[in-house]
Amino acid sequence: MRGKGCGKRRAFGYLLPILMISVLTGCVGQFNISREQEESSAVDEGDLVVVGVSQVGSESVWRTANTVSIQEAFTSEKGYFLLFSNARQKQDNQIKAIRRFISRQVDYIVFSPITESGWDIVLQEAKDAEIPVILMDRQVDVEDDSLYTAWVGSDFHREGNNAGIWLEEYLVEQNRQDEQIHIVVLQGTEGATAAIGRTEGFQEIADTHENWIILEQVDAEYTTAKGREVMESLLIKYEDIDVVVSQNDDMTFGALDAMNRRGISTGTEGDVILISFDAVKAALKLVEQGVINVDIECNPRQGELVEQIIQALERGEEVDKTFYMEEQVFTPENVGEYLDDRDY
Ligand code: GZL
Repeated sequence: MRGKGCGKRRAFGYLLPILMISVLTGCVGQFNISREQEESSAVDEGDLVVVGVSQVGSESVWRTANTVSIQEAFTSEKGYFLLFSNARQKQDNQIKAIRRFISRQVDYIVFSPITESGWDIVLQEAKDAEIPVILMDRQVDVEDDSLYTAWVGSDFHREGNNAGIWLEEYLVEQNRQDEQIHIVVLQGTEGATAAIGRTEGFQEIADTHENWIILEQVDAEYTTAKGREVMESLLIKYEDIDVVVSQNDDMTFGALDAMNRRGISTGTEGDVILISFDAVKAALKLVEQGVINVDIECNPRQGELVEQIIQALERGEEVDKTFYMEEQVFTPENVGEYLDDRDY
């Protein structure tokens, strides 16, 4: 635990070169320093805590909301200098960003690991540099869990369970509980904690129903474009799809486009039951319209909790290892009361 204010010396120590570059060249250099810091970073020698954040990318509406929550949490007004790096969905870029943060001796590193494997070496380097690492959203699979201080995210296995439990109840309501139900799954990025948990959680419920046939599960990378492409190929391959499970709303938007182009309807009055994850506003509107049957929420607003953990660490306090976000399940019956509050 490095003493309070040590970030200030380091921050000010190396900030000057970056600021000089910025002033002289008008560019922000290699870090995306958020606007208020750029305008105010020349301000006082305040006691800024420097936080380096490596974000997966900007692949989805959820991810953008997650990024906004970070930028809202780590402002200069709250005493932070935020160094933000977008990895554009590449692990190499995340590893490079973490190494840059280490070389600039930031006070904390926060990152959402695109996949669970491949982090032991760079996280050991951060530990050797005595820089606490806080994981956000997804997890890492490392030999030594002292390589990170805490993780903030969702119970993805429970999210997958919730999707399966909803489908069980819905089929009973529709008196289809004894029918053969053919299911395809659009998965998120292979090796991502969210994809692993949602897949295993749904499978756990599906395994209790011998009449549920999962035809295929395909990585559609959490993007709309890939979701459309994968759904198109599944529609060519299978004529009898009853349920589409799409592990985020962006892939759902692409899958809907592919099905609509073939005249296939979805939802409460449709040919295909459509289950989605994330619960972004655009998707919740489709739940309200009955186009999406159910949306399993994944709460992206993790910045505030990550900032509270850093505040505790700055006070020299011990923190828990795991922090789960609160989430719920949205259906046409309950979504109306939540839509107005959804700001992403
Ligand atoms: C879930 C997060 C996933 C979202 C997608 O916590 O990792 O990544 O479900 C995002 O929208 O791309």
